[in-house]
Amino acid sequence: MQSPQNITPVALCRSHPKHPDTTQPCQTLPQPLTSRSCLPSARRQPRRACWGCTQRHVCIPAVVLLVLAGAVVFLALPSVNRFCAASNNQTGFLCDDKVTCILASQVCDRVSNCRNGEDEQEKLCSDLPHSLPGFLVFRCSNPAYWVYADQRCNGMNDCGDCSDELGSLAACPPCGSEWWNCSPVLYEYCSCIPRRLCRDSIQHCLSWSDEYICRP
Ligand SMILES: [Ca+2]
Ligand SMILES: [Ca+2]
Repeated sequence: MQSPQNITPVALCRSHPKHPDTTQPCQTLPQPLTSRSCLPSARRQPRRACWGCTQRHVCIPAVVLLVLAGAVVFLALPSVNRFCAASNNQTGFLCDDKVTCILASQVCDRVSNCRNGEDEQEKLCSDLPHSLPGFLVFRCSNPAYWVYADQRCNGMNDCGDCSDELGSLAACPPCGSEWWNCSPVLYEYCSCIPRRLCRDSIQHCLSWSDEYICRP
């Protein structure tokens, strides 16, 4: 006599006590199942339900794992580092060719300075200055104003209150050899004036030192 473990699903179907002569497919009848993956719950459910439970247990974690893996890959991708040092060690923006370094103030100036125009792309320029990388922006002492990073310590009063040239915010080095340190009169400058303005018969320094002491 066959043991129950050896009875195939078809044989069980034909010998089912409540359906001795059934024409229904065997898969719809409650039958003992021998699949190891379904044993605990399959004993109470038809095979079709058992197959569904196996799908849920396998497929849902698989989808979750795929989503998590995608998130990990996305986060692990290095963001493009555009920082570079332009002429005179000024803050620059690195183009896609990884060679061309343009001045920070050339980004979003409506002129394509990078070969592919990546310095003017919409995602950079759509909401200035928030859409710019932080290294391209210098915040003036008045939070309502900002300038490009290469305008800090360039000798010119770009913020309007000289906060891009003076004080701890700007942290500029002393006047270079091409500049004369004084208290300027012209608002265009802050604490240094170009030496070419010395002895030009126009007062630039409050102390007149540009006309009496400075040598061009
Ligand atoms: Ca540009
Ligand atoms: Ca400046």
